[in-house]
Amino acid sequence: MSYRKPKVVVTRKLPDIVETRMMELFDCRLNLDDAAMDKDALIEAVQEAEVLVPTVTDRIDKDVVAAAGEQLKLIASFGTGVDHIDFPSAKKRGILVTNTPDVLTEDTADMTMALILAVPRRLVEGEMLVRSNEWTGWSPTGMLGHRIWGKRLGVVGMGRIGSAVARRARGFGLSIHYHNRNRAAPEIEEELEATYWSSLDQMIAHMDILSINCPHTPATYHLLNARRLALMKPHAYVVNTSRGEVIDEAALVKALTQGQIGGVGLDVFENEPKINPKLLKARNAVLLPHMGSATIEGRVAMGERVIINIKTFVDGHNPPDRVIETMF
Ligand code: 8YV
Repeated sequence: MSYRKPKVVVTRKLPDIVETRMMELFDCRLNLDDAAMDKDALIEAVQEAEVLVPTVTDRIDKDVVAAAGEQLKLIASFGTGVDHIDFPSAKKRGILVTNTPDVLTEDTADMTMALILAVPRRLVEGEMLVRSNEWTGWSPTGMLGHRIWGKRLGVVGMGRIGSAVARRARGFGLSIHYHNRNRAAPEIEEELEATYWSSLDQMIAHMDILSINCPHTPATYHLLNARRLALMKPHAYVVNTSRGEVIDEAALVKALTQGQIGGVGLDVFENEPKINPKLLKARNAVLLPHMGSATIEGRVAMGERVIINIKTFVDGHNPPDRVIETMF
């Protein structure tokens, strides 16, 4: 039986092994230069593609969806977060959206834990001191940070990544607290000895470290705003490996520079790749370039999920990682 390869447009450079397999299975247009696509380029892509494979850097907004040709049937996103896609518009046009959950959970949780350690223990400052050649040697009061062991970690969003962070954090002696849309299953609470706070405000006021692990949705936009930041203890830290939009970044910078909070560890920003210049100058901020899931193993596994979603779909079955309304 002859098999017509579907036209798949991939918006960014993916690992070679993923692209090679995609080329075998599909009629692919790759982006070997890896230049991020602007709106015009995306519109051109959706007019040609039967399947679009975008990433977090592509804004598939309602104009892009509206410009799509009749042939576009699937947006198989390379990534877990889908806030760069106007899902309601896609749904209205009958375009299916899939993502790549699970495969980046552990890597993102590792990076979250790295920030949880790096900020209170001033890891980056210490490293910069050594490299600056200005380190004059050990002293009893040199590079003092704050202890992790015995402190309280508040996880905002106890999904896959939030629970993986909590699991790691227990090994570092942190007690686990969480706020989530729905309370976690009793087995999870028991395993993590986690305390559920139905009130986010109440939880925030009692935590030493707050980790943002919820997705960015209309309901979580600026969840951590000026009012909530003001509830935090003055020595408390904020770590975010989810999406910049969950925090009101201007309010965060203000809280940080005015000493209202102890420090921040950010892997994501509100206007990536632009960074607030005040953040760049802040001593008590560890800033990373959205690299939470950036492992070769993770990227290959994400590619594998994308391929499975496309292949299942073109074979006439329901792709496993369909995005549905209840995720928002
Ligand atoms: C990915 C992420 O690297 O998957 C996500 O939601 O935030 C990242 O870790 C990126 O989205 C790939 O598109």
